Amino acid sequence: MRKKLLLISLIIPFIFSMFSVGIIKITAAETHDIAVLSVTPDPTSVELNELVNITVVVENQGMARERFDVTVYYNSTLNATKTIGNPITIILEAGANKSLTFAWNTTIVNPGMYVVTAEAIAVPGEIDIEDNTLETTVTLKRAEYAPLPLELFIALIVVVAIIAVATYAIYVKRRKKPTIT
Ligand SMILES: [Ca+2]
Repeated sequence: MRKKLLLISLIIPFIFSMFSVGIIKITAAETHDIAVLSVTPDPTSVELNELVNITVVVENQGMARERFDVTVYYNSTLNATKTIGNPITIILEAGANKSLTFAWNTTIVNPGMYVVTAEAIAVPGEIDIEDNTLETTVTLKRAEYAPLPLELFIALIVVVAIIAVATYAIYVKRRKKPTIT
């Protein structure tokens, strides 16, 4: 009887440990985790109408091959979220990473500082989604027009003056003509 009890008390923890090891193995094999490693704007500050390239590095930190979308968006001053370019769909093997570039045409954007967010859209079964988004900032400035060079300004005045004098001379000449005839 004691032998039986001893045997059971040894077998039960053994079976249980095998079971828990099995559970750990199953979850490890099914880990799905993608992440945004970096988001880099180039340049970080531009005048409106200029192009900003947003480079996003994404990584598959899980154990399975993944297919997912990567999107970049900014918050406008009105707090409305707008996408930059089109989302890019990629396939990454486990442990692999990839660099993607999104072109931001700033033509229809107002000046100001914008928070630009890159997001790797979570894959089915993904638990750690905190590393799926990363933010950066980009400053858009109003275009500064270069002042007119002094030489050009003087030349312009001279031309205008010549035209004015010539016009006046012609006017005077024409006015005098009828009095002569
Ligand atoms: Ca993740």
